[in-house]
Amino acid sequence: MAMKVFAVALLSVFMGFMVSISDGFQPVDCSELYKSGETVSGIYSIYPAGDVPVWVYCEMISDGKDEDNGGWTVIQRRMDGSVNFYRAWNLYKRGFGNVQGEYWLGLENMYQLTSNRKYMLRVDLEDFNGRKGYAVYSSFSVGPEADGYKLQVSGFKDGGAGDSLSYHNGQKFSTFDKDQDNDKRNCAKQFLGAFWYYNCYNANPNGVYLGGEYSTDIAIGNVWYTWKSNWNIGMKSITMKIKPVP
Ligand SMILES: [Ca+2]
Repeated sequence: MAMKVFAVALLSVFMGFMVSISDGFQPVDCSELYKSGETVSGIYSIYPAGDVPVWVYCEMISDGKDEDNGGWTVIQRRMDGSVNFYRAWNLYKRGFGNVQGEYWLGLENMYQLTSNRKYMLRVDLEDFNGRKGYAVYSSFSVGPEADGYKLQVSGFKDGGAGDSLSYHNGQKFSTFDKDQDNDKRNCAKQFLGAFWYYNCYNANPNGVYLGGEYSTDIAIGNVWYTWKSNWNIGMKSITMKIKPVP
């Protein structure tokens, strides 16, 4: 009996596998879904590394500007403070959170995506007064784990938020349990986030969700310094999203 149950289970796994093979279309990212006709923003599965699906939020909207054409793969998003972003290395590697809301796609997925194709990055910000700003980078990639998931970012273009990310170019990723920054402190512990810290940051998008301005000078928030020139104003929302360079 147990053998029969096992055989049925095995068969159903095999058939699921066959369905996924025969289905054929395994989009690498949201831009491929967009090109295939998916123009509604929402949750989709993509295949950054072959056969393993990963759920992501795709921003399919377009406002007509070149860098705003649809098909963005969201790699990081904060919007309401519902997810704890003070997490260990393994979770930053694999990804965590809720793709309907706040999440981190995972460094390994970012590496798989950006190692095979040239990507651009757009960071969208919104403050608690409803003001919006953004920054675009014409080149974005994440290196392999063996090299600390090093950030490569260049080609800044201002959408009002200023350039808080070029400072982090070339840095390895750090979490509270893996200090790979260039500071004698543990930047992740000091500023309660996880990022490509240098000495320590101009951008701390994975910092604490403050809900606005923090009263004391401790700079632990989800801060994009060049926008507010203030270390203690956390954003209402931050979205980091990528798509292949046209
Ligand atoms: Ca350090």
